[in-house]
Amino acid sequence: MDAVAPIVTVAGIALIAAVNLYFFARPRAVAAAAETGGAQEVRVRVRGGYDPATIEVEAGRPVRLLFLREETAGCSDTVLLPEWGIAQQLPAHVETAVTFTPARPGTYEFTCGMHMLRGSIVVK
Ligand SMILES: [Cu+2]
Repeated sequence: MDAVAPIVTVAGIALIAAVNLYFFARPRAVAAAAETGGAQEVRVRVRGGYDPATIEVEAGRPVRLLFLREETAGCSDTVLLPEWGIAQQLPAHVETAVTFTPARPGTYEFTCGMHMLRGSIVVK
């Protein structure tokens, strides 16, 4: 065994780790970005599901979710946020804003009208 072999092995392991991180360590939750008006804004892509499906926000500050529905499949035409009494139609191919102010920390589900597509709001 020459001096190069261990270096090749270490480089190989590092490369495998990097590939795994790239494909499997995508952030699971997206934190809302603070906006000048004080609202926490997150864009949510709607296409066979919600992306991101987990959204982190802070309690006590207004939240504005901008749902962009990129499909015409009927399943996603309504989004429900029962915690805040919201049932919002989402016309296809336009951005629809949903606003609410989470009062208490916790995890609250949002779904399509038939509860098939699911996401959650994590209030901290
Ligand atoms: Cu549905």
